Amino acid sequence: MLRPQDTATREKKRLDGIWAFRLDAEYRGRARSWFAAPLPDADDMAVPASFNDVSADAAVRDYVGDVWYQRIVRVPRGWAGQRVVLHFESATHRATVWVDDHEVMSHEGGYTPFEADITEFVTPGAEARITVCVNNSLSFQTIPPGTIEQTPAGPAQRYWHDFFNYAGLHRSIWLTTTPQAHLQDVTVVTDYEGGTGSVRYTVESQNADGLEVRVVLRDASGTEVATGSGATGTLTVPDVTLWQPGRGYLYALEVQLVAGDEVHDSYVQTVGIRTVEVRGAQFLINGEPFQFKGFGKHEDIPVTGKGHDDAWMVHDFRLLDWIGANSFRTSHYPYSEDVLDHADRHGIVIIDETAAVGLNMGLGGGIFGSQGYTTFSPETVNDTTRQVHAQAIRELVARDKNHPSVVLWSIANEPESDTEGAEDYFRPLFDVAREADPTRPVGFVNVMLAPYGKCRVSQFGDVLMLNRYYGWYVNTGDLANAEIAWRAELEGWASENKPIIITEYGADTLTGLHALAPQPWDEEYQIAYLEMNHRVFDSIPAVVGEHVWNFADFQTTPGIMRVDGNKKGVFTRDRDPKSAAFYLRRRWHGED
Ligand code: GCB
Repeated sequence: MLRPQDTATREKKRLDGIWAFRLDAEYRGRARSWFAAPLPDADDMAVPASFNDVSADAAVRDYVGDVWYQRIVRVPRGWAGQRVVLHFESATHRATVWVDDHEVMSHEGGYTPFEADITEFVTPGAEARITVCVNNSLSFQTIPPGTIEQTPAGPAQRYWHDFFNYAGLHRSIWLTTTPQAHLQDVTVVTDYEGGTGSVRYTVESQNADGLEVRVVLRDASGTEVATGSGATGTLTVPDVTLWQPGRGYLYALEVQLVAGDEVHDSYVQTVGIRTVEVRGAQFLINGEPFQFKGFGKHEDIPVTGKGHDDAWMVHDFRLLDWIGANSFRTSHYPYSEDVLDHADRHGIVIIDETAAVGLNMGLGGGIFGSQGYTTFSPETVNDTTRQVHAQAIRELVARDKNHPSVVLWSIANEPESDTEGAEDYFRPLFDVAREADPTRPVGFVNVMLAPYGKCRVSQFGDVLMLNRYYGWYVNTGDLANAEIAWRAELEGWASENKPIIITEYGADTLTGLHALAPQPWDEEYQIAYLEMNHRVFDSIPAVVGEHVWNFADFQTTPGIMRVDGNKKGVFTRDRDPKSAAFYLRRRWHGED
């Protein structure tokens, strides 16, 4: 699938704005064909946004079930003869879409795009009614998983991930055209030898019998540097300028479907020429050892929730630059494609994660409410879940394979990984990822419940990604013992001769809380905690990365361990720096 684009042969129209919206707690909408007429008793809703916090009603915030969105769009009259496509960048967690009375598509999974050819259902120049039924419930067969429990007060959604289950239409929706004979997909794989780069490309097209593929590669100034023809080929780029961390140099590959001089379709794929390789305990980008400095992030902002917003995105990247970060992980789901494009342009390195978070019934148990479930079993996370998970991996790779910023796939965050069930579940999923993309390393993020010597899944990864909270969840407030225990465990992992990225370490911190004797939750403790971790990392060469948890405070479900959300941010939810931000800035800019 190609992201909508304006080119010489394609047009797009953004459908963001105010849509009609309503909840459907009794699941009546489908039976009553709400798609067939103006949505009854509708309210206004902003798109893109999570619906939860836009409303002033707690019932909307915590709502679980079907919600409906609807709007009228006029199909541009100049689109006659074109193929018209309706494209959703995401719908969380699943959606069914109608154009007027016609059901045109359904999609499972809240963070990847989907589209349908709606040419036969629309008339250029005329209006069409677009209706979307979005459902946000989670079950053991969804990614991420959850379950709806029957409680005395009624059904209640439970899930095991530590961020609020924001839902709705989080990203742009497009009406877009392609010619009837059109390009369908482009894949690029880059390499270089000395000063000469290479771009191997593969193009898929449809209804293109008798047409040829022609490609032109231009550098950032627009100068043509290579041309080619045929659906696959390799372009040679003399005097290559590499895409590098901190320097997101991009070429543009224009792909055309042609008959002689006549261009039938044209699409521009940006290309960053770089290599990624794991060698022993090193993570190499362009043959140079790369040290990840940055954060686990979230798509999470006030009011909008997980809705994409350009201003907040640009601001976040400026803050990454200010603090000296060179990378982040898309914890815990695929982020907006705008974020990946921005990272490509700015040379920010990304660990790209699926939404497989919370496959672990051991977390949040104990006195905090025993889950009473077995993680991997026929009744819980099972073969069907694995198929959904495999599809999520394939869709992530299909969407993000051409982004030079993406250097590593993370197929899950903190699943149970110390049991036979976990080993059986994950082994084939690593194969799925490697088959989808043989060019990038693959890993998963290990939880502290499966420490060194106990984990049965890390054997499949090219890289070890560890989340550890010594000094917070264990050895709370006791940094001296935390340091001893943490170093001992990490030395064990280091013996495996794989690169280690610490994908999470962090301490909840209430901005403005200070103390002479640092204690958990105050700003001084956050700094002391980070300093302790850094002493450990700096003493172990296999540690090639540190991603603090989290870039900013974020919303979660309520709980006795959360105060208006998770407060492990180095910035507040409004992006004000805590004291730790200045400490990290000194460390990451090499001033300490
Ligand atoms: C973790 C999870 C992350 C949580 C974090 C925490 O290990 O991966 O989603 O938010 O811990 O703060 O507890």
